[in-house]
Amino acid sequence: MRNFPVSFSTLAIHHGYDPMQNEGALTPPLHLTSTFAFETAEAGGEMFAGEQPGYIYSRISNPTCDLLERRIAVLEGAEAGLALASGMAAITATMWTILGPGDEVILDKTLYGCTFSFMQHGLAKFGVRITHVDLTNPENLSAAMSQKTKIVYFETPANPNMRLVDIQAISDIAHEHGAYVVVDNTYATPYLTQPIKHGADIVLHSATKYLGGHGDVVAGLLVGPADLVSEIRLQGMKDMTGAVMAPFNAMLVLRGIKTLELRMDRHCSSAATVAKMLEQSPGVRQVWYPGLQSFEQHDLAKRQMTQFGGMIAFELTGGMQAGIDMMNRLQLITRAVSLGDAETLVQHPASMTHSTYTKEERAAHGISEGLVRLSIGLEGIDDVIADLAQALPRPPARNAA
Ligand code: 4LM
Repeated sequence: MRNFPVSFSTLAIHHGYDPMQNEGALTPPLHLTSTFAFETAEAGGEMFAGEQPGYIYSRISNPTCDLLERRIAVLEGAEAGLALASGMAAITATMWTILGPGDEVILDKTLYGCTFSFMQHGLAKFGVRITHVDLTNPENLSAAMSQKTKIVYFETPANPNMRLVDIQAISDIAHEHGAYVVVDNTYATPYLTQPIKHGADIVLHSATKYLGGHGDVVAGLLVGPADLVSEIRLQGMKDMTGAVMAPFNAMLVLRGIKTLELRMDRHCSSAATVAKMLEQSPGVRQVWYPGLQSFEQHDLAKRQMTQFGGMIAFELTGGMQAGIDMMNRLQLITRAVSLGDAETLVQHPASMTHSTYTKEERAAHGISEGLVRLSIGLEGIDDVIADLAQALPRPPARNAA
């Protein structure tokens, strides 16, 4: 990079790429190749032995994925990055690499449904102890840490109920006991929160969401210290899961990241408008959005996030059925899972993304049956508000005298 201070968007657009070293091509080339030629047999052997740098095979690394890895690392303020097939691939490759039988993982109470399922039903099968702790209060972590705790894992804001976790406070406690802190930063993105700066060790993403940003790719990313990321690349990704990102998908995510700042500014301002509108609507029992004064952890949100994101959770006074009926009345807002796209999306976690929990588990983990989740898109805000207004329950009509 040239020798002057650079902003988030400048890094997101330029970091790690010089057109003059690529035939002048403005857009980085797409390296659609599974394997790479060795100059000599000896050179190939030295690359395999790690004695020489270079590309060997695209299940280990690929120049297009490599550029994306360098870009996400610089945006997150980390030493190194890794591109994987999906958010779940980033999560599983990390856990398989670090953990062994008898180790313990401490998880926050609220997690994305498939993350919960992987930990609870997948990892536990291999002798890893899974402990759920309410990490919104760091004192709970102090009480729960044991000799066996290897990883403390959480999302902030958490999917779907928006609870926040104080990354610095949790990292301080985890590190006192020698455990790694792994943060799923999918909801916030590095534009709003950079968990490494607050003490986290590994930060991971479903790049399917805001980083891709256009609903056309399933992808995962993680960042952290170079030696640990290299271990995850060579064990968790190359050998244990094989869950590599395709170079074409890396190109889509590179394109998405170029406009992350612009898109996030719009997602955040529109979501703030919608959250306030919902809060003032009759028939709405509660709204969870970190930017609202009424949000229980609003002070932490102000300390840890530069803006408050594009995701909103809310519940109607009529409970689950009222929420489902409202979803069915929406005309512009699309009924679909996933998030962070240009389109505003609505979904019902209890029957969709969090149906991997039992009803009892949802109750114990703070995911209410009536919760409705909105991912605010990039459309004209008046259109989004108008669609919600026509779909929300009408106040009872006054009796005509
Ligand atoms: C959804 N989420 O919520 P891949 N971490 C978080 C997530 O929200 C997700 C993943 C990881 C949703 C998908 C249907 C916080 C996914 C998993 O889907 O494997 O890229 O990411 O609607």
